Amino acid sequence: MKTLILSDIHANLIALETVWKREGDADLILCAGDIVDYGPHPAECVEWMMEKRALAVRGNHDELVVSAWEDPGAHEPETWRTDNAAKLGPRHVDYLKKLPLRRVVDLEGIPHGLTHAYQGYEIIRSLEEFHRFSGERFGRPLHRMIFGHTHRRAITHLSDEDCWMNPGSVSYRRPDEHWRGAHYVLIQDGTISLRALPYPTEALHREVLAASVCPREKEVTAPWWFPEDSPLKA
Ligand SMILES: [Mn+2]
Repeated sequence: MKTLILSDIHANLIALETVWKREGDADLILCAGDIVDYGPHPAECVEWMMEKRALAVRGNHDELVVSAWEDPGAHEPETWRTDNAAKLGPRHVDYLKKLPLRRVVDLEGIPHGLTHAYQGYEIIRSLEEFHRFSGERFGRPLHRMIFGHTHRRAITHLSDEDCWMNPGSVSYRRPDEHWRGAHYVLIQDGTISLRALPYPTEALHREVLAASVCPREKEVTAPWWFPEDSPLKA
């Protein structure tokens, strides 16, 4: 049994396809949210999740793009949010809206709680907090939880059997991490493994430069995807 755990794809089909080229024999795909926003391929990434029957949860950026689709006038124009909303059709929005905020998935006989975030960018440091949060979020004590949101990959054991993990972002790193490839997790025959793959950023860079978003929004993504010599690199 091979489970591919993804998170924070952020409308980056090039990174997603690169991971799939390597891990396409996975039996099951989980996604901890943020399928869209900040990238040029929101509809393609939603289609991918639908087609692969990934078990996903909704992230804060999925909610923001849905809200921009439903009420474009309430959002600042020429942002990734409005760009992504304009690229989605009703069935993509319906898919994002129906994603649950939490779900429990049985992996190799162990129930895993999947949800986008713990508390903002905080992480769970104690076993007591782990059990309290799992009871509160999933309605029962769990030994395993999976988060996204921080874009920081980690496997944290709080006891021999209790652990939370974060696959990191398929799409981009935080500004202090200079390596720009895709991060994800595999669980295969009981072993949890943090994986990283480089992906070609040149095509993505060209699409971002051509996107209908204002320069300030493009600059936000500069440390993530742009080559070192890009004029937009901060
Ligand atoms: Mn995110």
